[in-house]
Amino acid sequence: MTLRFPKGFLFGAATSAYQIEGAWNEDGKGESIWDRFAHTPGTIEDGTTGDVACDHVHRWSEDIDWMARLGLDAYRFSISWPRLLPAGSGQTNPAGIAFYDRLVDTLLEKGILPFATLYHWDLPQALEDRGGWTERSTAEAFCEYARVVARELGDRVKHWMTLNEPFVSAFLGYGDGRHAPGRRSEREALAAAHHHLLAHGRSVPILREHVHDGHVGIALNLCPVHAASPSDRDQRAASRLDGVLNRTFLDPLADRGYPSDVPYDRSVLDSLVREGDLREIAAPLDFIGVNYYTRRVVRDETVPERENAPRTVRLRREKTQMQWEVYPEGLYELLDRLRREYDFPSYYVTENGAAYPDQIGPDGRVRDPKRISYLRRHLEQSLRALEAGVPLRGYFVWSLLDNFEWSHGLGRRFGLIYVDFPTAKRIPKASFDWYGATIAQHAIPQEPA
Ligand code: IFM
Repeated sequence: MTLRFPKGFLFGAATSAYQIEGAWNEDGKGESIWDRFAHTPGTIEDGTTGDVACDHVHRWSEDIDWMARLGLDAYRFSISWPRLLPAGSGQTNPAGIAFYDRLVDTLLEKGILPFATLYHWDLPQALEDRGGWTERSTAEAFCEYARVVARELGDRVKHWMTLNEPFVSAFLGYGDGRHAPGRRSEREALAAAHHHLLAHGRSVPILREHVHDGHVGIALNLCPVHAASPSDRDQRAASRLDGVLNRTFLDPLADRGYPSDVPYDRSVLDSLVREGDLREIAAPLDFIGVNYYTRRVVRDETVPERENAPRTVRLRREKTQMQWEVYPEGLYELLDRLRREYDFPSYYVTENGAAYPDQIGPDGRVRDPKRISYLRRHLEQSLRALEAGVPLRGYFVWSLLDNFEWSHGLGRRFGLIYVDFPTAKRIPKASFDWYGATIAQHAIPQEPA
């Protein structure tokens, strides 16, 4: 297998607004559901918040210098809706617009392509107070927001993602309450899922109208779902989980409507879908962004173990700090499945990475060989997918910086750059140098001994 990437393949790194920006209530920014949630005692494992996070709003220029040192071709970031429209709609916030203006101009000056995501989970609290994603009106407000952003930045930002991981935002935010806004209802999760997709579909033409030569897509968290045994029960359980995790989003985007073999009550979704919705949701896209971390191995838990066939598939022992199995082949399986079963024009790996409990050594350096090994193996699987004919255009490491990992707080470090949160000092890890070498060689280098 050749280890060189094709010409034009983009190497990037990704972040999101709430996870790095801080300045949660500065310069006219409105409150988001994540501000409210993280300020609610008991919601975040270590009691931290994203109030300051990486303090990126004040240190963006230094962060772009780090990106340039790394040699990034592209940087994926998200825009904070309440920083631009503090109440979700209506009045815009000029200071917020100026922040992203400067960010984009400086990225371009340094030769780094901006890849912007409109929504990475930080809904304006004012909209949540009116029902949030359970209401169709939130999809309308999203279109207003998309128009503001596209008008302001669309002359310079050419690569756009409407949403990041609508599965997580809808099912963890409204279904099991682990994420903001912390609601726990299947009905609300399904309403949120449909309205996310509607917001996506309706904003695609808005982006196209304002962005000349734009590339528009969406970033989905996708994962292969394997049955733990060949029993029919386990196969069906795996298919149902695949239905909710993967096909609830992929199928409507591919104009196939919602899947029917799912563990939730499909009639709830059907009652929400209005004439024309599915057509709007299936607006043609330029790419699908794949956020890949791990696979799932599924057992039908409704029968006692002894009544089921013996397991033939087990999770491997190697796990990241998130307790996610390290399964690099899953990235190939996923990309190959997308190529075989769907016909989206192209793909990016818009997130891939791993959390480990990194520490600064006595010499002041941060050595993270496990992350290097994780990234190397996933890049090898990306090459394998390219060789199988997947139109894969780029790969983004999650994440550029250690940051606020949602309900886990600041204790899960995914960055190529270590952030000492009390001082906000940035220290590049060994993986930073390794990834820099990958970018420079356009090929996978050997791991340091
Ligand atoms: O940190 C998150 C990111 O916001 C969305 N995708 C998964 C990452 C790791 O959990």
